[in-house]
Amino acid sequence: MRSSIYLVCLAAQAILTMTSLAKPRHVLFIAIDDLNGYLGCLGDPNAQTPHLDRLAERGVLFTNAHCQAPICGPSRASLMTGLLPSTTGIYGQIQDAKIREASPATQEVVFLPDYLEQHGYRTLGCGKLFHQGDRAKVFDRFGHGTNFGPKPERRFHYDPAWFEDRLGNTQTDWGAYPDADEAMPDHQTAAWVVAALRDHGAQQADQPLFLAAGFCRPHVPWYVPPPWLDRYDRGSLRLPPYQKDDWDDLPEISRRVNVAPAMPAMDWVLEHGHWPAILQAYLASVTFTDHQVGKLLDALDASPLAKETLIVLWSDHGYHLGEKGRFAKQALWQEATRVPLLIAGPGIPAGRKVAAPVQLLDLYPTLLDLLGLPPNARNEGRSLRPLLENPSPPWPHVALTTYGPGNHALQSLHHRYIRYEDGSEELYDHSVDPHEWDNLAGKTASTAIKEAMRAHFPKRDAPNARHSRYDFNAYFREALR
Ligand SMILES: [Ca+2]
Ligand SMILES: [Ca+2]
Repeated sequence: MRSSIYLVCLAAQAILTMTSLAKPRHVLFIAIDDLNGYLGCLGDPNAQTPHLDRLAERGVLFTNAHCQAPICGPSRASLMTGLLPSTTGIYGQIQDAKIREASPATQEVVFLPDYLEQHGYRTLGCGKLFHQGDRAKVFDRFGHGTNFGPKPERRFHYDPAWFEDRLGNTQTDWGAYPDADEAMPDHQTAAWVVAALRDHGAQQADQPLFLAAGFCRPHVPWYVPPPWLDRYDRGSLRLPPYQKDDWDDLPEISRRVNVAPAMPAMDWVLEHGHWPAILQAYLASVTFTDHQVGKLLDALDASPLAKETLIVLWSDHGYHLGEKGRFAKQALWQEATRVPLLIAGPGIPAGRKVAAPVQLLDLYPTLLDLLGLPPNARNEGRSLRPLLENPSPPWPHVALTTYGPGNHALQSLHHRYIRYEDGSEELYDHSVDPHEWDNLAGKTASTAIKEAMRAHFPKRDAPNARHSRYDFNAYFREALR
């Protein structure tokens, strides 16, 4: 009798082990700036990302994850506050130190690192985590802030002075520079984080650690040391698909919102034959950062913290490299909103791909849930735990991206529904149109899909917050005034 009870207990324990995740104690939080879906593990035909791929092999890769805003400042402000841009009004770029005073919604906000600190965590960070690093002063100890690295005396290819008066500024340029990795701030970020991990493991392993690394490449300028460019043969790269007349079925406001005038125009790129070189430089920047991530993974594997550490890797938004005829972020199309998102660690299933729509807003509540901390009632995202525990749990949710007040994109499993402030719409069906070329919004057959998705638009569009600005684009100069 006793042995049968024992067996029942063993069986119950096995079921518990299968259906509930082990609780991690530490977090390695890795942010990458402007990294789109060009990853080997996401099926990109060109990208060399061995370290991101091995992270995907040991954890869960979200293949349909999206940012809340398709530019750096508001995307990171949303992730760190746990609030939607439509709640805070932070639609445009913002200085970290101004987030709290920016809007009524952010006055009492507790940033993610602060929340962890309040629950006993030591918080260490280096690089681009908030838009500028840590000017919000939330980490216990911080290395250097956002730094895009050394620049040559003169631009190689793309001089913003050509456009400055009329079109704003950009750091866009590309080429082999500097000579050695050691001069790259991202190289120094990796070194700082590796040292912090080693020191914490040796001296303070009993205290839970939140260790954050923010890498700046592949954000422009695409300057990388020559060996990374040499990894790609420019002539044999597969260029992204593009249709010349793609914009013909767009509403007028879409053309104004999605144009990024300071960035290289498609016509200019084609006329000068720069597309392969731009793609090569972006990919080289991706592989350079992948290499930095590899150093962090190696250091963690060698650390006494390894078995208890959750790894979360994300990018703040995507990037177009010619898709839909543009070379920029700042759009409500999938190339600008989709981000790599990887979660690995104790109890997280290895090698699983999740296609359910998720968002960066979900990271704050997911971390609290996985770490066994009390939820923050003000978080507007949801824990991703069900998707980590089960291959296909019920998931009636969509991902929401906002670009300026009243302009939203919703992503479901197969559909992208965009609605602009004037009521104009776009609808794409990824199951038959993976490149978002065929705007179905006006078709009668789309009515039911739009109706079902419409309920997910935010109920409120906060006015643009104080200090939130965006002046790259005529539409925004007007809308965010
Ligand atoms: Ca960014
Ligand atoms: Ca089209």
